[in-house]
Amino acid sequence: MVQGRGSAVVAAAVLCLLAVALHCEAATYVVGGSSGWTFNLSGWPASKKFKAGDILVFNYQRGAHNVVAVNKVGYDKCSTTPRNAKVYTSGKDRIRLVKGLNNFICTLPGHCGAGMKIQISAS
Ligand SMILES: [Cu+2]
Repeated sequence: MVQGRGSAVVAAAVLCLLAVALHCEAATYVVGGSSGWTFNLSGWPASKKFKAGDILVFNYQRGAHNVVAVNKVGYDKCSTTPRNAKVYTSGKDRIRLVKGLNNFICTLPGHCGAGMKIQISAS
């Protein structure tokens, strides 16, 4: 009986530690920091280590911009590629990173071409 209770306490402690560890694993990043989602952020990812599952928060004035998750061709050519690329428009979009390259552009006319694009590699 006493031994059973001890095991239960140990099991509970392990579960708590696991919960803390899992919670700590996914980080949240505000794209562009206080500037938010805007032009010429290509240097912003440089000092950070992104992991799959991390969350990017894109803050911008709703209607002034959007966020489109494109592939590498879309990023390079500032085009909505693939055609069914997801378009975010809330002004406070939260997007979970996948492993590998994550490419985001703004598809309002001229914005991507003027540098409103970001490419992030997640491990
Ligand atoms: Cu824009």
